[in-house]
Amino acid sequence: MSTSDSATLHFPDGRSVIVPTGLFINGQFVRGKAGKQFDVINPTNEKRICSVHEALEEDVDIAVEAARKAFDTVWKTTASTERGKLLSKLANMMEEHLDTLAAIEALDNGKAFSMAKMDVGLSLECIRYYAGWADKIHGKTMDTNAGQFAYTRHEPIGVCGQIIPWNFPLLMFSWKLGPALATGNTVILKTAEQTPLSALYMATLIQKVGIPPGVVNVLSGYGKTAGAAIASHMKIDKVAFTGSTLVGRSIMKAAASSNLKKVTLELGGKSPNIVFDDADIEQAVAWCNFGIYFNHGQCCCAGSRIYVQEGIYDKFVEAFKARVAKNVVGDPFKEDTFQGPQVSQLQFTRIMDYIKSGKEEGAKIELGGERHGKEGYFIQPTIFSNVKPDMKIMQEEIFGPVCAIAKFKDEADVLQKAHDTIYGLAAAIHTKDLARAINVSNALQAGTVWVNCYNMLSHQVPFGGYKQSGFGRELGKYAISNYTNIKAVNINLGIEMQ
Ligand code: TXE
Repeated sequence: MSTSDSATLHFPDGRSVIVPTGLFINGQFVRGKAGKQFDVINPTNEKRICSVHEALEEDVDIAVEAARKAFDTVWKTTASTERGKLLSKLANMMEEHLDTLAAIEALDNGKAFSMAKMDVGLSLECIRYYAGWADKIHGKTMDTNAGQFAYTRHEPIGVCGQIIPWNFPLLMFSWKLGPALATGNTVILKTAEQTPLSALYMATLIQKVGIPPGVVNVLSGYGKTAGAAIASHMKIDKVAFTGSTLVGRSIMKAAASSNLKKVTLELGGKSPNIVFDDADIEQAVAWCNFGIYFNHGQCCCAGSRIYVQEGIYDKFVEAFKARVAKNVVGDPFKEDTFQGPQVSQLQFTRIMDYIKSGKEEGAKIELGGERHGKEGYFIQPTIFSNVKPDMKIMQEEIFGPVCAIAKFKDEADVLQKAHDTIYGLAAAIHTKDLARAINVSNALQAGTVWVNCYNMLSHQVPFGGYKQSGFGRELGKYAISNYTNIKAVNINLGIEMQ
């Protein structure tokens, strides 16, 4: 590849960085076989940042061959301590490049630079955490009958396809890569077409730390072409997907009708955030604000349905409005910015359509409801109150800075309302009553429950969905089981067959 296959990214503070724009296959940056490229757009000003090379089916095939060879000849036999060491080095390297990675993320995705720095911190801690797991993955021994015993081996699955979204490009990259590499798998990771840049920069760090060629392959490309080719590939052993429920369903179908590859899915949500009348209102307001408006509402676990007990409903809505009105919307690179632009024109239009439908269906706009500014995909933080259960804005994932508030009477009423959804990713409860917090947490159909907080994610704690929010768990020790096959070896110590 020539130097024209890289782009110089300019940041508002005058700094710049060079990022390769090729496909990262077998340890090298290469052009796609068809020679196609696509544009990457800056959501803050709607201008082109650069073009990147596009992977199509044939490139996926080449990456699969590289990943297969690396698996068979290098990675599965690399000592686990060595795998851990390489992941550790990668985490250290990410720490050294923290500001650059965060700036790329802010430019490409539109998230506030201060938040992007938090993302990079969480990402490198995740890689470091799985570095620690690499040499602690082992099976068990079982005494079966006299003269016989068995043991289990936790073996890598093989070549893993990983398809990630655009809302947390680097964090999703790390959640996927960490457990897969720690357990000895090789990877073909497709980034979201909206946000390929931080992963390409990560590929340069992967080269630098000496992770062997073919162990990690990073493809920029579209879902319907490169993504679909991964999901239906006969030589990919597992696919991990984060994205919409609609596409998750198609991934499962493709896996079923190709080679029955293993599937894990982390999909959409419409999570209830429940405020009981005994809650610390000021804190509940602050966490509800963070629950929905963090990352511009582009979180699968966003607390997009806020249920408030009737005794404090009016007081809560007033205090919440006042708090949300203080969120600073604007240039991601300004220090006090909390909310940047939505990621793309398509997402902007989808969200504005939901706001329109909320207005048409008769929900009350308490705040916002319009675009912010004239340029970029900015939307005002929007609050709807008096939202009825069957309204679209109460049922569908909006994935933007829009929340729906409704009133409830008691625990039974709020559980019925909370469960009135196809999703089950997350939920939260705000109360000072410990028994209530635990009883309601136990009753909620959600993979994550937060008590008196929201969006608190840690790499030690599993994350994943109930119902149509998907299956399989990312993070923690739990994620390791997504990337290992269990083999039972039965040993005969002398029993003779008569
Ligand atoms: O998601 P897609 P989109 C939800 C959210 C959002 C909606 C649409 O509600 O408004 O989805 O967003 C790849 N085979 N979430 O359209 O299409 C695609 O290239 C294989 C929730 O961006 O699901 C990208 O890499 N792959 C979510 C990834 O799937 C395919 C995060 C996600 O894109 C494919 C993002 C196909 N046929 C959106 N089609 C979350 N759970 O966090 C697309 N892709």
